[in-house]
Amino acid sequence: MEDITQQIAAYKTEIAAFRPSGEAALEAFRVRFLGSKGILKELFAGMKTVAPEQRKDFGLVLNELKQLAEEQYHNGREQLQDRPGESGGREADHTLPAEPQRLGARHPISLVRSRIISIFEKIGFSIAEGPEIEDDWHNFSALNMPENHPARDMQDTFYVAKAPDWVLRTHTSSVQVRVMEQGKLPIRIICPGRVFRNETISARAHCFFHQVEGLYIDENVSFADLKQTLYYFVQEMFGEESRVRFRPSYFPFTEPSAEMDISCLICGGKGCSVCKQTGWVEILGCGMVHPRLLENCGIDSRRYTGFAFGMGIERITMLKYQIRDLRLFSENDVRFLKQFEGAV
Ligand code: 2NL
Repeated sequence: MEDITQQIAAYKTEIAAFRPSGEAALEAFRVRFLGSKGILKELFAGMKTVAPEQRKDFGLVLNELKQLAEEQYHNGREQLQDRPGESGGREADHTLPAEPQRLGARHPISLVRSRIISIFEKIGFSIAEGPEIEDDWHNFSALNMPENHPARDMQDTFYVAKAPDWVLRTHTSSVQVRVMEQGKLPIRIICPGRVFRNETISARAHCFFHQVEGLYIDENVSFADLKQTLYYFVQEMFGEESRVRFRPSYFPFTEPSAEMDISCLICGGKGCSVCKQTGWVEILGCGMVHPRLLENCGIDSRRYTGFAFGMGIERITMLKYQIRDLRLFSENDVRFLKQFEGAV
């Protein structure tokens, strides 16, 4: 009797100290103490060998032990279920495939900007960047747009109230002015970036958008170079079937100036609602850099000539992916953004 009492005390210590290391350990505990061939079954079976006057007390001790074992088993189960990283309390199965990582999609403006950059990089253009808050000189005056020039009214501008000489840049031409002023020639750059205009927000206009401007200045740069460069860009961007046409236009910073159209991507030139039945859609403005601009930036306009162009990334993106409302680009609606997963 002494032996069995000692043995029960040892079991009690073991049970009280039990903390499962995992699902397998918990199951082993259950089998050892509570299983159909377990220790408690065996102890209860031994009741009949106990002297009748001691049987009641012995029964009480065994019941206490059984209760403790059941409690510890229950606690152990809860402990495993709470443990992070082991779903449902089961031990982690490291052979299962990993939970898929939900990757975001690149924003369509980023996709198209990268595409434009890599197309021009292939023919030797490098990237230049500059400030979004500009002074009057770099945004307007150097570009042949003096105070009271009607072109300043054309692009209604955000002025900084406390410093009226500062504006949110209305184009990235200001970056090109900064590069020209550095005086290292030849220049062959593109300037991607965000620009700001005080427009009423609609499906076709916003108070900020993204632009890529380009500038090439060297000796003997001609309008033929301009046409060939932009034709190459269109072929790469919109495919070999695309055709281009140039229409005369006006910008204060170029002379002569032109707007470039491409054959409509939707109808291939037959006429549809996107091209308003003309077969053509406008994609950018361009021209030969006005000699006065070169002089403004300290470049000898008798020796050097150049061409420049500017396009809105939103416009190119809308044409490429058939997006009809410009506001979608800045609303961050995931139903819109998700559509560009895997887009190139
Ligand atoms: C448009 C038209 C244009 C330029 C931008 C430029 C810049 C310098 C010198 C000369 Cl530094 N020109 N830029 C030239 C023609 C057109 O943009 O509609 N952009 C969205």
